[in-house]
Amino acid sequence: MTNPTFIPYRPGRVPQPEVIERAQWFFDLMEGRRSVRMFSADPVPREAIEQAIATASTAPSGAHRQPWTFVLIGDHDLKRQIREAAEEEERTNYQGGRLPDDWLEALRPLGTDWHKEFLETVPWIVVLFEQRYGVDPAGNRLKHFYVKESVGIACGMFIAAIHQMGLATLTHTPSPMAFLTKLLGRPENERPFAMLPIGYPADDCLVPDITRKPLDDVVIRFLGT
Ligand code: IYR
Repeated sequence: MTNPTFIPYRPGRVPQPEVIERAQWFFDLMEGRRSVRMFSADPVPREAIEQAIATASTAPSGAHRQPWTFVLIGDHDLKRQIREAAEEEERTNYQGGRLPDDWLEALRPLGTDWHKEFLETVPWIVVLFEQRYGVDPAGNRLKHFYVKESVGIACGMFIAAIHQMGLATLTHTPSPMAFLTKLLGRPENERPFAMLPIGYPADDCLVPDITRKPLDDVVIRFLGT
């Protein structure tokens, strides 16, 4: 049993009026984010993606176990293999009757189909794996907690970091994703959580014409007096 050790935390306060300015600034930044399926092949420095992974890995996690692995892929042959495997699964989803009608109906406004060219166009793909349990240096199993919640938060922070750099990504979950475990040689304790192709949006990039729920549709308030 290790006893807790505490250290001072004094991040310094943002003055009140600036809190609101910053809230608005960050909203404007994030409100400009779109999931993209039409990417440019222009190169992106690897350091930028690795820094975004480092940012994502600052996410809070159950018992601070950080139950995630980010696999970074720039190799063209591997991207092609990933595209081929993803398209095979998605063809079964869209055309092989694996997606139920209500799901197909929900996706119709987004105009998605089984073609996933972008997986070969992008300079980088990051595949985020959740670690269902950890393995300590001696090879013993280490229990992980709130794995989906922790990895979901890290994924969101990664998306925000990518967007902040002026890059685009897509939270892609070609289902089922077991082919990624195999292609990337990941161990038995890891499961694919999401695949994130990253690059600049194509010059002729189009995105679905959708709106977001207004604040009042997503918040319930108990304000006190
Ligand atoms: N995974 C499929 C289908 C799909 C599912 C959802 I939920 C989306 O928001 C978009 C697509 C695909 O990637 O095409």
